[in-house]
Amino acid sequence: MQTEAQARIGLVFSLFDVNGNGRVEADDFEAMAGRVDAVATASDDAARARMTAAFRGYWETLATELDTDRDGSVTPDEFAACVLSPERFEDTVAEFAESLAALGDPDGDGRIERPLFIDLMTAIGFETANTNALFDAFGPSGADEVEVPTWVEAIKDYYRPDKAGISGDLLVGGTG
Ligand SMILES: [Ca+2]
Ligand SMILES: [Ca+2]
Ligand SMILES: [Ca+2]
Repeated sequence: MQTEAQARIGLVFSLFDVNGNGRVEADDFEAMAGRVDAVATASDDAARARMTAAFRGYWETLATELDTDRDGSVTPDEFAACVLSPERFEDTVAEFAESLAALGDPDGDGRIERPLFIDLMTAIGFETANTNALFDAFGPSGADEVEVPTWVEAIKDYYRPDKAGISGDLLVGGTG
């Protein structure tokens, strides 16, 4: 049951564990924020600061909700508990999704071009091939752009552990 969601949770954990030490902690989110900021060169300072704040807020929510033993890091076992109360992460994920998608649209025309989408997703840690497949699944326009709200909703769905059968499942490689 819900195997796509479980595979997604495993992938999300590995994406969050940027330094690969088997635990998700504040340093991982600082590193991720730095990588995303480094490719968001076309965005203004306010948009970039919002994204960095969203990454820190995401970590604070994880620490509050999932760091059961309060040691400053979240283990895979602790992380798995996120499926029990997905509603506690909704506001955090929404802010994360909206600030990330905003970086994808620095010119503010409401559309995201593929190269920047790929850059941002790669900065977060997704594989390029999977990211291209996801962009294709969004049904890009003739100019190879997708609407900002399409990506916002996809991000929210992706980080919702109780959801299955979504376009973001394309990001989970090797599950057929
Ligand atoms: Ca780590
Ligand atoms: Ca812990
Ligand atoms: Ca745009």
